[in-house]
Amino acid sequence: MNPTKEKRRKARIQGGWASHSVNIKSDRDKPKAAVQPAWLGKNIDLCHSEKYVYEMPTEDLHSKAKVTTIEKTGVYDISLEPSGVSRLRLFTNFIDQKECQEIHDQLLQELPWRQKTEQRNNDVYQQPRLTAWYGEHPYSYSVYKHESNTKWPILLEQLRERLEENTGMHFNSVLANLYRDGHDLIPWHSDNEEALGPSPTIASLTFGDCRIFELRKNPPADKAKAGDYSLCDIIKIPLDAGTLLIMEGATQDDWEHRIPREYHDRGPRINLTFRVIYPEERKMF
Ligand SMILES: O=C(O)CCC(=O)C(=O)O
Repeated sequence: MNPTKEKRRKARIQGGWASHSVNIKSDRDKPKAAVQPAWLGKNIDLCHSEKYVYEMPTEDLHSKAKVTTIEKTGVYDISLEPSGVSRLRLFTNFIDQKECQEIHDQLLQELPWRQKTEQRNNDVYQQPRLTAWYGEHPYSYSVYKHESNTKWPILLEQLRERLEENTGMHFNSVLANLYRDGHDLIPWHSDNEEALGPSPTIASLTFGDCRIFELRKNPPADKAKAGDYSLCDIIKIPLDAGTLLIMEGATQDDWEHRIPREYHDRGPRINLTFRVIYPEERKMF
């Protein structure tokens, strides 16, 4: 590996572990921007052992698309751009299988699942999945607005606490997605709404059937303008029941993600994405 590349690689690794421990619980009503997980949890050693550093392609950056599959627990730095490091943390079996089944069944029964309307590129359509939302502040994306809803079911509160104990992070909202079968999906998007603040950290838990979570690197501006995503790097992550996936840093700036439609049978899958939402009136960036 050439010396410049090696220097960059080391800087990324050091940056990766310079994260700080934060007790945010006392701060529940005043979330701070871009707080990094402290990894107080039992899985921290596994994370170290599976550390992965994204290798930039050597020749022309966009000469070939690269498809990578990530399946093991670990911390993955997937790109380094002027906007910063895009980092994923994957924890398989964060919740054990027996408990996952109970949680899945209870969420399926108890959450007030609704099919919402969305707008993309002037098309208004019914979302191909059901959702439910809890959070102190309203959350708007596309043409849709989730109003503030603070009556968290006990189960969601417990899951949030468990996440907070294991990550040292605080989340004040959760978007629940129900994919009823393999035809339900979420299309390419990034969670980059202003209400999420800069470099948001998003923690996603899966229950029910496995689906493939895909990330696609944003192309250079000229290609994006022409709608040419054909040579973008792709990362595929099978999300089984009990898996925790955390997206951090510049991931929402430099990558998009989706759950694609499947062409074979899939049972229901519930995904909980815990986030920090800032109040609309807060002008911080
Ligand atoms: O279902 C998933 O794993 C992804 C959900 C997602 O991308 C979102 O809610 O923004």
